[in-house]
Amino acid sequence: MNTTPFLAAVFALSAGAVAAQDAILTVSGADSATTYSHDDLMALPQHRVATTTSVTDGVVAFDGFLIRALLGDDLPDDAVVVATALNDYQVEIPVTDFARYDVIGALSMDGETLSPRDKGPIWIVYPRDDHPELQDIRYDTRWVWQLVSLQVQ
Ligand SMILES: Nc1nc2c(c(=O)[nH]1)N[C@H]1C(S)=C(S)[C@@H](COP(=O)(O)O)O[C@H]1N2
Ligand SMILES: [Mo]
Repeated sequence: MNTTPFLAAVFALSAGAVAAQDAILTVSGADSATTYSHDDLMALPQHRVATTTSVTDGVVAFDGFLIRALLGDDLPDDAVVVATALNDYQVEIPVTDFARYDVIGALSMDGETLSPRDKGPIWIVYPRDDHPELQDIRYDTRWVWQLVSLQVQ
């Protein structure tokens, strides 16, 4: 089959099996694109968010990388990040969210690696319990699960 390694990884991912070194996330800007494997993302400084969610009982602990760590330093305040998931779900997120809040790309929940079956391998998680204004449907739509790309516009 004539597919790029990235697409091959996405297909493997949807089948439930992906190696730790396969590309699972693409971050792109106007003229660049960087891909990250699970190992790459685990090697970034890890940050914990303890929060309730719409799909779990009580408070759970998510660990992952800060989304802002993957974005450039001098993005204009009106920049948006288009987050795309494996099921083609897409939402625009203002970059100011990532400066204002410690939003993470969660790789595990309560110490268990997130798999594509339970919203993994990457789930955008907001520190909702720490900020009442985040307890709003506008933000719920930004909790993208099965995240595959972030495109800065
Ligand atoms: N991959 C993916 N992420 C998604 C969605 C989706 O359809 N696909 N729906 C969004 C919306 S509209 C909401 S309200 C939240 C919560 O959805 P859930 O309760 O079904 O998890 O997830 C967001 N993340
Ligand atoms: Mo929703």
